[in-house]
Amino acid sequence: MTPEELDAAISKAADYLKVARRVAVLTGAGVSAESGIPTFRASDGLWEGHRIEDVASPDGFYRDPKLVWQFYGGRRANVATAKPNPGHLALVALEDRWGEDFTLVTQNVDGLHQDAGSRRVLEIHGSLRRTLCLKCDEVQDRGLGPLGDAPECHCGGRLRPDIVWFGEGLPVDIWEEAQIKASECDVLLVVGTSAVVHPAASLIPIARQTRTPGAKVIEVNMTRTEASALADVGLYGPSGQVLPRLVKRLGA
Ligand code: BJW
Ligand code: ZN
Repeated sequence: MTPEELDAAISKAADYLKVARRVAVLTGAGVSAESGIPTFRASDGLWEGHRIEDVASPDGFYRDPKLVWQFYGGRRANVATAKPNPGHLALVALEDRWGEDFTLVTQNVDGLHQDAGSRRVLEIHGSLRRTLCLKCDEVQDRGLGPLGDAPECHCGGRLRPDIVWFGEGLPVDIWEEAQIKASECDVLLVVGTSAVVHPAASLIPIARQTRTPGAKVIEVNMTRTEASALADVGLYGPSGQVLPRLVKRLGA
């Protein structure tokens, strides 16, 4: 995309937003890339030679819980030193403008949207900061400090990260609300996601098709993705640069 094309696309996206009553956003790993958090599918979907599906699945955890906790220990330590970037902050500015009519649905588990100041956040894939006890089901916020590679609950049960792994259902209430917000919005911003993981990616057709006319879809990404064919406008560049420009164009 040339600078002129990007500028025209930002204007078009701002025009859609200006007349929108309700706005929803779907974010993925790309929005945190400029904070130094690697995306999933950048390095062939591998972590130290292991397939992501093997360290982020119930089978992987039962096979080798220590390996899985080492993976999450590294992720938690990385996020502990990360700061929200201008893309996260631009989404806070949009929330300030739309208030209750704004919802941010995130696939990210890093909590950087909340660190930036976003309040209406639906974490559909869980959080790196929480643990879930396999014995008593208690969910605890443990922050981002080290937990070791075999953490236990106060009840003696084994803990796992409170993250939605491959093959697991999304948290029912949160997922239902995300679908409602997508079906009700006038604009859906899709930021920094490859849109290959379901059911998260189905929020895009839900936004477009539930009502007539459907929502306008604005994609913000480095490249075209699975979502691009459904987007009314694509803003191809780093979200930490593109989103602040969009906010500025809006006069938010
Ligand atoms: C930038 C940028 C910059 C870079 N600026 N942009 C076939 C069809 C449909 C579904 C399936 C299927 N086969 C299997 C499934 C199911 C599976 C699935 O979707 N698999 C696909 C991979 C095919 N889904 C599931 O298993 C889900 N559960 C489920 O289906 O349950 C069924 C069920 C129902 C009822 C009861 C029981 C079961 C669960 C999915 C959970 C996903 N979890 C993960 C791992 C968590 C681990 C962890 O975080 O620790 O969540 S997968 C991983 O992918 C993570 C992410 O949230 C998710 C999405 O990835 P994301 O965010 O899009 O990242 P990337 O890396 O893919 O893309 C980054 C993008 O950023 C790129 O486009 C870059 O260009 C861009 N970018 N820099 C802007 N600066
Ligand atoms: Zn317990």
